[in-house]
Amino acid sequence: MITKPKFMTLERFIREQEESFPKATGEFTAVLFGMTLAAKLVWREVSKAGLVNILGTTEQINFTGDILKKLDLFADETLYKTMYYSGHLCAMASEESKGLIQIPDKYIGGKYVLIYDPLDGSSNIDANITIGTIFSMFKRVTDSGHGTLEDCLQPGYRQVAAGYIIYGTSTMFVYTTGQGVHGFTLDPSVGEFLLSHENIRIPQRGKTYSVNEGNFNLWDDRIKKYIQYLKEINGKPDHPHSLRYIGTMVGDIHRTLLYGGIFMYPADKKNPNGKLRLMYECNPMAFVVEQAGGKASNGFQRILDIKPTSLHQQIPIFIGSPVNVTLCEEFLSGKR
Ligand code: AHM
Ligand code: MG
Repeated sequence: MITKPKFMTLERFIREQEESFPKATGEFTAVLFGMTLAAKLVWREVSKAGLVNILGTTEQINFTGDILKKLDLFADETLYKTMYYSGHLCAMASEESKGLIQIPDKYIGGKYVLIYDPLDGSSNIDANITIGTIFSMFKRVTDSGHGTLEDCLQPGYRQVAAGYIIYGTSTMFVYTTGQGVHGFTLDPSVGEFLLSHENIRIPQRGKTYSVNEGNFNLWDDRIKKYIQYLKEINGKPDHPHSLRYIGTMVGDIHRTLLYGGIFMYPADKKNPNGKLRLMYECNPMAFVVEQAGGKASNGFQRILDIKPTSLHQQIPIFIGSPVNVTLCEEFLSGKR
């Protein structure tokens, strides 16, 4: 007997989800479809990067001082070019651009805002280590015309969709629209993302912590105490904690989502407000992790409740299994 293969493409899945909303106009679905195309275009370039001499710096410095790599530029342009003409967006914002990205007059009128980090983990590009793309969508709050900062600077709990693409040993598209988190793996032979991880649930607790411990001496005493606690208590052979740190937030959080544990980028003397960006990195990842049953905090407050003050605002982040993140908050508040 021939068994029917389960073959759920990302586009079919998105469409089937849309069908459960009778009032859906298809605009939201169209934006998500656009993201899947952008993901494939970036993947194509990432996967052949070593072959076509695209690696290396462009000698341009982005406005936060990082050297911009060629692939960052390519990913940034690709996202813009794939998304600007859809007619469903009123504005975009990219980690690589200082201000709001305006949609050309001809195509404005859409009701959504798209915010993205085109290539996360760019310091890892030259070493052929996992990198990613992160995206977040809000419904506009203004009535019409060009989108404004007000449309972008909404707290994360108002996101209507968020997700990431991880370019790792295989390429995955992981996203949520508030109905759980679903992961799709790219089958390069057919060029389709296929459902591989339906309704991902993060373990309640995990034994892995992920942080740039090279910053230890720059940390506040409370975070130092928490990290020491993980080592001392869990250093017993029967109950070890492992440290894993790629230095690409997408990769470190993807692992945390599947295996449990905690990822953090605390504030330090060099980055007194934290390093990672609320709008481009923390909000979308917090939405995904919460939808999978996890927790995301700036140490004292739920990340999704933070009212943003600027597009490039940086915050500390502690994200992952709920038991681990709660324990970390107890250390940060001085309860332990
Ligand atoms: P990027 O978006 O410019 O690549 O920077 C963000 C990255 C994160 O992916 C990662 O978690 C962090 O910066 C690593 O920073 P560090 O090298 O200080 O550990
Ligand atoms: Mg980033």
